Amino acid sequence: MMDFYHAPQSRSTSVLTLLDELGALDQTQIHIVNIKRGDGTGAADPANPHPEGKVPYLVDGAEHIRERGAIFAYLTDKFPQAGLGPQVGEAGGAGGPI
Ligand SMILES: N[C@@H](CCC(=O)N[C@@H](CS)C(=O)NCC(=O)O)C(=O)O
Repeated sequence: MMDFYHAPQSRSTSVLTLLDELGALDQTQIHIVNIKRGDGTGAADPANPHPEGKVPYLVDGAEHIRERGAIFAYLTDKFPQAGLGPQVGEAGGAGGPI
């Protein structure tokens, strides 16, 4: 089971969408956390393991992954059957040019 740290109406929503498209939500525990918002509201949440108190943050066993780009690459590699990302060394593996 993966642990995904998410704050609604933030960048982490894009990762939530990807998890859904990958069919991975049933393998993911979603933790809604508070974050410091650009308008001055909110605060870092002690329940969020991200070193800077930010989202998105993904924990998969010993892997702790931050930054959307890194999380997207990790997830599309982990769920290759979804065909959403080309696998390294497999040209066309994502169903054609992307
Ligand atoms: N470059 C990071 C940015 C992460 C980021 O700044 N997330 C915002 C939410 S949209 C956040 O957690 N802000 C809280 C803070 O800055 O303390 C990514 O794309 O994952």
